[in-house]
Amino acid sequence: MQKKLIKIIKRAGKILKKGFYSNKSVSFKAKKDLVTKYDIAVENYLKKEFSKYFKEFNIIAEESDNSNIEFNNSIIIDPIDGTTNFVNGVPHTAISVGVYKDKKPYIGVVYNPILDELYFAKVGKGAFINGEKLKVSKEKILQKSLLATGFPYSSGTNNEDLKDVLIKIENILPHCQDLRRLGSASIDLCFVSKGVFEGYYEMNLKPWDVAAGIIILSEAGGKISNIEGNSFDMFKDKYIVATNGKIHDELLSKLDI
Ligand code: LIP
Repeated sequence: MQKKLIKIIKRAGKILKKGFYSNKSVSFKAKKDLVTKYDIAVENYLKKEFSKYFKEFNIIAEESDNSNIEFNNSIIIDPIDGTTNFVNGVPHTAISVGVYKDKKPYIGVVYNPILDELYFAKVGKGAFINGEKLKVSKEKILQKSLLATGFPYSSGTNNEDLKDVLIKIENILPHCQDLRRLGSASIDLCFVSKGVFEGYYEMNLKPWDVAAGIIILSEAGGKISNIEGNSFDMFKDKYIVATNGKIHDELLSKLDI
């Protein structure tokens, strides 16, 4: 499956890349949540090809109506993760595809066609970027750690969420090296896998933002939990906390207050 999967995702990457360098008209799904014809085109292409070659899987995808699709043997797609980056020409944008068998992680692929970086992991086989093995950072001290986060679309309308974002920054910023907001959850998780970031947290993400990245990070030796430190459920948990494992508890102690 993996060869065919990657081939299809790389072809879909050509659609994303063409869009990245074109003039785009933008529609709003919500006050801050954007969509372009390229999100739809990439998603339709992936769905068409995946349903042709991987008939035993159903498909859960960001721009589709998923209400009647049961998560089980599922391919979870974000056609353009980091749509705001995509629209504004920031090259942190990716196709994210997570494959689950019996609800269990199987394969994760995150492909940034602008930088031609393909992150891949298969459970039990390790994680790779363009074929080279990925390993999380060895840093143990939060104060020396570069962290990343994201701001939820709901911060434009939900004051509680906005306050929570700000409180968490206030609690964390003095206790880490610095904090980044790159704008693509799937790439943030890959950057933890690569050892660029020691940790990452964000609220209100959707399964398609993280389905691939959490497989890649687990295979690179990282740790993923919810904000209480329990096992992360991408369909239910408000917060994801993802780290190199070594700073996990210390980061949680600053977040979960
Ligand atoms: C986006 C993320 C971004 C996050 C947003 C959103 P989209 O995904 O990856 O980093 O902060 O909340 O979920 O909407 O571009 O696919």
